[in-house]
Amino acid sequence: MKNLLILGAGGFGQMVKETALMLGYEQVVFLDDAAKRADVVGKCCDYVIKHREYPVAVAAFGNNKTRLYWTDKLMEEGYEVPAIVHPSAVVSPSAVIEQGCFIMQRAVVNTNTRIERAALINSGAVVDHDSVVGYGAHVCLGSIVKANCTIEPGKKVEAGEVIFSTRRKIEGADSRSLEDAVYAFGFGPQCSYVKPFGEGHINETYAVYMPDEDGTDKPFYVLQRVNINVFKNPAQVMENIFGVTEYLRDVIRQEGGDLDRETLSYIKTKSGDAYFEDDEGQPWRCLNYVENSVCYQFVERPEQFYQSAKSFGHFLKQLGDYPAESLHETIPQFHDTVKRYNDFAAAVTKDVKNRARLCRPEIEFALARKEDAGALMKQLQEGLLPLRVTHNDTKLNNILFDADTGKGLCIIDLDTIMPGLAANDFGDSIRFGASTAEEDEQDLNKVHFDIDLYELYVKGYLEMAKEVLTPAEIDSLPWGARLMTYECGIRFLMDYLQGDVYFKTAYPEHNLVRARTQFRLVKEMEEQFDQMYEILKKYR
Ligand code: GN1
Ligand code: MG
Repeated sequence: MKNLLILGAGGFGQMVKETALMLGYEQVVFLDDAAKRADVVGKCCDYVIKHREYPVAVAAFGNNKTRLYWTDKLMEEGYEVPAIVHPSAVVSPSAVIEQGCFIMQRAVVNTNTRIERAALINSGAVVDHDSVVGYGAHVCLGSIVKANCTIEPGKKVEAGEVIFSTRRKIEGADSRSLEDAVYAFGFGPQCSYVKPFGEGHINETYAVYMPDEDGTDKPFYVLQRVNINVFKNPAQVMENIFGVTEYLRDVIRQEGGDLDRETLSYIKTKSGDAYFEDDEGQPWRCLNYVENSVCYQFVERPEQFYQSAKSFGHFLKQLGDYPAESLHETIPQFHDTVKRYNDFAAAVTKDVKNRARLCRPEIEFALARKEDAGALMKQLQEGLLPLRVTHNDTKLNNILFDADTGKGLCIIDLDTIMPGLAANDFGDSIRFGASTAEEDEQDLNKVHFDIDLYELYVKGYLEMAKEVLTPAEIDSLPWGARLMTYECGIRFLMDYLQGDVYFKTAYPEHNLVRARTQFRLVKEMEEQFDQMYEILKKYR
């Protein structure tokens, strides 16, 4: 075993000597400018001439600046400068301990930490996972540095002190989880603020603002907490999304499109994961903000609806050859309207919140259409309709439009991409967009099925998708509209009966109000069903 030269023979130097002897160093001597003891072999400035005799040395000063200064001198001189780790310390195999550090008795240095050169982790201190102790810093006796903290170089964490967080607060981040997510994706240092974003009923969405080159704050990224009550397997959701967006990127490249704006680009966490899991086990994912884009909650100008039809028709075509068997079913039987009906009927029977008495007419309306529920499922089972890669949530607000040209730009909300029926994607668009009012309009007199908008959508959709759809699929489109609207209505009503556990709501009757608008639309579609077929004939 080697000999060790210690610079600094004070109290801390003596601790280091004891430790070094326990570690098996044979001869341990000091350089010190003041101390006069038998084992002091010279002054600190003698370190150059002592090098030949003692190839291994450390600087054991309690003072942070002095310890760092002499550690650097020793390294420059070409000494081997080890880290001294007391045998009773517990150091994770994944921790990086740089030269000239001291990890003293019973200190704990946890997973994925970095202890930079000449840092001192004193007796009984704990540095928890993923933290960094900067060069020349001192984590004093019995103090605690919690996970993910950064102790700046040369800083001292006082004895017994607890460092909960060293992070800058992110404006607008009203939960610890959101802030953790901002840091997990690496935006902590640049992020100016975060702000709620979008109108989805399921996930929680935020825009992440940062300064651009001119210093103006702009949204650069979108952070989303995925609702695990709805999406039980977020890893599979993200696998689908990465698979589909990467595939779409190839298609868009071949089409000569804009890769940054025509599909979403998802980003991995700093540690390379598809999503970040917060302390509560909730998944967060991140995507690029699509510049110069707008999103509509209802059709303001008919042209928008026509554009959205072309976009969804195009989307169907783009994914025409996507390997459907590689997709996970992120929500099993999502548009199995028969199952939806059965679940609904069971919820009426159970009536766990005693709310059925508040919505009898709506319940009757839904139950009376049991037979309708199976119309498309039957054709699927009989092999008359093919399964395609479908979006399954084709609301107008799941498309971004180009703010300049007004053209449909990018399909968003890709969580429910699964094998499904083309009629359902068509139908869900009609449900949401071919209505004269918003989905939660309280005044039913304002809610109508707008057959002109329907016609416009048929036109746009078939212009893009006609060549890939089979005649039976084209025939199935009007049923898709009726059934998606009916299904959405019974889902809202069922959620109302169950106490609003699925969709986000803003007030107690919100889901009931939504169910009513859907049933109003269903009724009007039924009345105009023949006309819906007539219109279809014109464009097929
Ligand atoms: C939900 O997430 P969002 O708001 O785009 C729901 C759709 C419904 C829609 C009704 C995963 O979509 O199925 O049709 O609300 N998504 C899920 O507005 O259930
Ligand atoms: Mg959405």
